[in-house]
Amino acid sequence: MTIMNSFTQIQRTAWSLTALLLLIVSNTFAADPPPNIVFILSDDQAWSDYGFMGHTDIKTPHLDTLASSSLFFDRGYVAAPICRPSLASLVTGLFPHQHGVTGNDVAWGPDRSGYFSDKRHELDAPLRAAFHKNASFIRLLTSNGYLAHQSGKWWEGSWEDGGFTHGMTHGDPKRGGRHGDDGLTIGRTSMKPVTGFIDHAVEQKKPFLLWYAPFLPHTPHNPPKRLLEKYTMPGRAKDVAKYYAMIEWFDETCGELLAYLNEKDLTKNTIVIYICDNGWAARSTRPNDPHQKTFGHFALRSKASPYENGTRTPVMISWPGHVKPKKSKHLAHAIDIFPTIAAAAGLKTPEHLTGINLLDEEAVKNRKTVFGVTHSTHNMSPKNPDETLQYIWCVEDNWKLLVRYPGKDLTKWRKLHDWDKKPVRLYDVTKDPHETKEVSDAHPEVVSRLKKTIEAWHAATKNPGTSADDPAFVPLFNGKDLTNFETKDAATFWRIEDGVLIGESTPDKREHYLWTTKTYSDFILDFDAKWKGTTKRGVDTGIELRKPKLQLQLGISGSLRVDMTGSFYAGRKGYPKSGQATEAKKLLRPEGEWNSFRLQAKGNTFSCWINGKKASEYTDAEFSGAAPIALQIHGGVVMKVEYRNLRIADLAAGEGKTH
Ligand SMILES: [Ca+2]
Repeated sequence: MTIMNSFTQIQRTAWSLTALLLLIVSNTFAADPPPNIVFILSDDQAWSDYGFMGHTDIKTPHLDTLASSSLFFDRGYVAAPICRPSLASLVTGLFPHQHGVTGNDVAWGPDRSGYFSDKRHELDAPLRAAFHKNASFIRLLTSNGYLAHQSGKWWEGSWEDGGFTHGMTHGDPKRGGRHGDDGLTIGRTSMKPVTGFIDHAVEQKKPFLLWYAPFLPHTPHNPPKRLLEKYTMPGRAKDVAKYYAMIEWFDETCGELLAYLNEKDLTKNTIVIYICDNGWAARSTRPNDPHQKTFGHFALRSKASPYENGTRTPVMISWPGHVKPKKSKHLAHAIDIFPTIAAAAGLKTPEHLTGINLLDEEAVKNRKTVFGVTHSTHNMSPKNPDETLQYIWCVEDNWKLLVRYPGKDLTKWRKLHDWDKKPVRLYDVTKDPHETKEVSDAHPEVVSRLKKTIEAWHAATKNPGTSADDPAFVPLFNGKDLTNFETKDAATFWRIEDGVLIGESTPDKREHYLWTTKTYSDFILDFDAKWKGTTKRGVDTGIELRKPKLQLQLGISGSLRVDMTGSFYAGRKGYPKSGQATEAKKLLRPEGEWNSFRLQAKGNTFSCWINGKKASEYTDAEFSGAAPIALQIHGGVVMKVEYRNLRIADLAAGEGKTH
C-alpha cells in the first residue's frame, strides 16, 4: 500500500465514522418516543348501533368524535361472533381453529351449572396453556419496554397469564374467575384503576398499552336511571330501551378515558384503537320481521351467529399527526389489529400472521377477502377444533357467503345454530346490510367461486403449529444465553443479538455445531430461521439429530448449495428425498427472510413443515436411540444463519424410552 493510498484509507475511515456518528445523533433526535396504545373494546354491540354509523336514536357523542378523528373502517369484521374466541383472535392475530379457543367454554353437559366449578378449570387449563404459547400483541409490547394494563373482559386466566404488567383480573375459578372477574367493574363502577395506571406509566416514563374492555354494553343491562329514562318511550320495547341506554353509558366511559388522556397531554402520542368483540340484538328487535328468531333474551342472527349483527363492527384508529382522519371504503378485520399495533410501535410482526397493517394503504386496498368462523358456543373440542364448526363465512366486495358445517353441540346452546339447515347462504351486504334477501339461487357462479375460496382458506389455515392439541412445548433457546446447549469448540462462531441466535462460519474446514445438553428421540422442534451465504458455495446449515461417532445425521439441510429444503440426509447415504426437496424448496421465502419450521421425529419417521405446510417425510430403518440435537453451520462455507423461537416438545419424556 502506498503512503497516498493509506492516507486516503484513513480519510475514508474517518469520514465513515463521522457519518455514522452523525447518523446516530440525528436518529436519536428525530426518533419519537414509542406511542402509547389505548385499545378500546366494546362488548356485545351491533355494528349499526352508534351515532356515527347512522343510528338515529342511540347517542354516542364521544365515539362519534373519535370516529371523526380516526382512520375509520365502517366495514370491519371479527374472527368469531362471541367473546372468548373473538378476543383470543384479536390478541394473537390467529383464527379460532388456529389458536384453539373456538368457544366460550369447553362444556360438560347440557346446562351451565359447572361454569364456576373446579371442573371448568380442569377442562380449561390445557386449552389455555396451549393458547398462551402463541405470540400476542400484549407480549410483543411488554417484551419491548411497554407497561400494559388489563381491565374489563379477559378470559385467559389472570392478567399476568396474558403477559400484562398490571391488571385487574385474577382468573381464579375458586373466586369466580371466568371472563374477567374483578376486571368487569371497570367503567361500571370506576375508571380509577385505568387512570391510576396511566399516571404510573407517565411517572415511570414508559410507553403503555391500555386494554380497556369494559363489560359494556353487555348484560346485565342495568343502565343508570337517567339514561334509561332518556331512552324509554311509548312504542319502544323495554329491553331495547335498556340496551340503547347501556350503549350511551359505554360511550360516556370512553369519553372519560379520552378526556383523561387529553388532560394529561397524552393524546398526541397515543394511538386509540376501537373495535367491538361481537354484535347483539335485543329480543324485541324487529318483532315483525318474519326471519327473526330469538334465544333467551337476544335475537338470533346477532351474538353467536355469523350474520352481520354477529360479526360486523366499526374499526377506528386514531393517532393525531400520524394517521389522517378518513373513512375507508375497504375491509378491516380483527386479525389486523396485531400487525397494525406492531407496525405503529416500530416492532416486527411475527411472520405467521396473515392480517395486515391497517395503516398501510396499499395492503388495505389489495386485500379483497376477509373470513370468519362460527363454532359451538359453550362446547369446544380442543383436540379437533373443526368438530364443533358451525359456519365459515367470507366477505368479498358486496358479497357475503355463509357455508354451513355440521359441527356438534352437546349443550342447549345448539339452538343458536340448529335452526339453520341451509348449506349455503349468499347476501349482497352492500345493498342489503341486514341480510333480508338470501340470493344464492340467483347467483350460482358467485356461490361456487366463494365456496372454493372458503374451502381453500380453511385448508390453508389448518396450521400444525398452533392448534390446542399441541404437546407441551418448552423453549429450547431462551433468547439470552446458551442454556440448554453445549458449544464444545464452536463458541466463537455463535452469538446472541436481540433474542436471536446467530451463527457465522469461517473459511476453515471445521464443523461448527451447537449441541443440546439433553438427548431426544421422539420430539417436535419448532423454530424460525433465516440465512445468507457470502460465497459461491452458498449455504450449508441445518438441524441434525446426531450421534457424533456414528455420523448418523438427519437434518433439514446437509447439502451444499441447497438451503433449508426439508430434505433429510442420512449419513453417507446421500439425499434420499431429493424429489421432496425440490417441492419443499418452493415453500421457502427468499434468502434473508425468516421462515418457520417444524421438525418432528416419531419412531423412525422424520417430518418437516415449512411455513405451515408439510414439506417432507423420511423414514430411516437404521436409526435408533436418543441423540443430542445439533445446530450446524458447515465448516468451509462462509455463511450466516439466524435462529429464533426455538421450542421443543419432548414426546418421549414421561413415557419411557420408545426405542
Ligand atoms: Ca362479547
